[in-house]
Formats: sequence, C-alpha cells, structure tokens
Amino acid sequence: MDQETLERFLSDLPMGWVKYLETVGSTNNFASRWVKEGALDFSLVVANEQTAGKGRLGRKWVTLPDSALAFSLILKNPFPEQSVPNAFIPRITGLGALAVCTAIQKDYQLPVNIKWSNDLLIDGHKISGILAEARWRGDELTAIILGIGINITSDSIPQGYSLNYPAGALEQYTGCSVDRLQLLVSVLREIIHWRALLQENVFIDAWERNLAYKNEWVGVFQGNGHNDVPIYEGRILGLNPDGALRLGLRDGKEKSVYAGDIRIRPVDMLLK
Ligand code: BT5
Repeated sequence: MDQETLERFLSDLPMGWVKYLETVGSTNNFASRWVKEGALDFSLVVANEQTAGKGRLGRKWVTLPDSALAFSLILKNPFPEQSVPNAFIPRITGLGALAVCTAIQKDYQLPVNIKWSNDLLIDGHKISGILAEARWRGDELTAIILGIGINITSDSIPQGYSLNYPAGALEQYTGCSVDRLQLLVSVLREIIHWRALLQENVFIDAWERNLAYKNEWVGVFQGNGHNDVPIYEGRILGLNPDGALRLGLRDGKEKSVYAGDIRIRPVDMLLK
C-alpha cells in the first residue's frame, strides 16, 4: 500500500483529505489533529502499522505491519439532519460496526456479527474493533472520529498479549486472500450507505439484526479486570433507539445497558 495506490482506489468516493502512513502512533490521534487543522468531512487516514493503537478506556489495539487494516475517518456533522439529540451519538459506533459487518457479509458471505457495542465476531472470535471519539466545541458536536481496526491475515493476531476476548483474522475464515484496499473501499461504501439512514428506524433494525448472542444469556462487566464478577446477567433482547442494549434479567425485568465501560460475554464462556 502507498499514498498513490490508496488515492487511486478511493477515486470514486467523496473523500476529504486522504493520508497513508507506513507507521503511526494511533490513526485516531492523527485524525484528531486534522480536525483542529480544519480537515474536510470524510477525511481518511490509513496506517500500515500502529505503535500506540487505542481501544476504549485506555485499552490498546494492536496493529502489526502488513497484516491488518487500521484507519480513521472524520465525520463532520455526522447526522443527515442538523440538530440531533445527544442520545443519537452512540449510533456512530453502530455505524462503524454495521458497515464492517455488511461489507464482510457482501464480499465474503461470512457469518459475521456485532458483539455489542463495538466488536465484530466471526465464529466467536474478535476480528475487528471500533473506536468512535466525539470532538466538541462547547456544546456543539464538531466531528466524530470513527476508528476501525480489522485483522486481515493471521499475522495480525497479537501474540504474547493478554486479550480480553479470543481474537481471529478475516483470512482464517475466507479461505482466500483478502485485498486490504478493496475491503477498505467496501467498508467506506457501507458507511456512506448507512450514514444516510443514521436517524431512521431501519438503521437500528439492521444493527439489531446483526447482534451476536441475540436471545442468549450474557454477563455484563464493568472495567477491565479479567476475573470480575458480572454486574448483571441477562438475555439479549435487542436495542433501544439510543443504541442501548436491552437485556431481559432473570427476575423478568428489563434493563437497558449503556456502552460506557461495559463489556459483555456469553454466559457459557463465563464457566470456562
Ligand atoms: C476496541 O476497543 O476494540 C476498539 C479498537 C479500535 C481500533 C482502531 S484501529 C484504527 C483506530 N486508531 C486507533 O488508535 N484505534 C482505532 P476495546 O473494545 O476496548 O478492545 C480492546 C481490547 O481488544 C484490548 O484490550 C485487547 O484485549 C483486544 N485487542 C487488542 N488488539 C487486538 C487485535 N488486533 N485483535 C483482537 N483483539 C485485540
């Protein structure tokens, strides 16, 4: 991959600024500096390697060279309508997750699904993670940086590193090699498609339809610890319009869970 090839692949898409980096700390941090410099909507930074890739809440995302896709997209005024309640902002994480999910489904016909709120799973293995970061001027949402990491070849799977979920890579399931640039273009096309529907019910319906562990029992955890006890156990019922996860608890009550510092795991994995 290089700058010229990247630009050539993206030539049919309505891109803002475009940058390819051989190596960077975090593409999200690079994009954050771009926002301050006045980057256009749909500006994109792609890196072959990240040395300080970020997950949520200070967690790390490992991007090893030549083996993965790591990019950040700047969405200015991300919603189709101007004034949007803050409750809609979590939909941007859903936008990234749904776009990766539907791109992989269309291109490779694989059973990929979304472990709420920001992980993509194939066969119970995390192959991708999403990190959406909002930028504000006072009360005004100026941009959202949508960071996406996808493990492509098996070399992308972090070794000797304590992972909070089993990791996988796309090529372990496709049975053929995956062209990173073609996949990037497919994901961007899906982002364009779903972004136009971000405020519609069809968006939540599609996100919900692709949820992993739907109707299954999961444990909900707070924080980073590996041996924590779940704060709730419940059956995944679906999503609220604000993107919160609806759980049916054992006592028959319903609970809405907000992303924050929450992690979920299927209950049968808790027993292992
Ligand atoms: C995420 O956080 O999954 C969000 C990952 C977002 C990465 C993209 S890459 C482009 C952009 N630039 C950035 O700096 N970040 C974004 P979270 O749900 O908190 O999961 C993080 C956890 O995933 C870590 O604590 C590890 O356990 C695990 N992990 C790290 N690297 C992984 C990998 N390559 N594959 C699978 N799991 C990984």
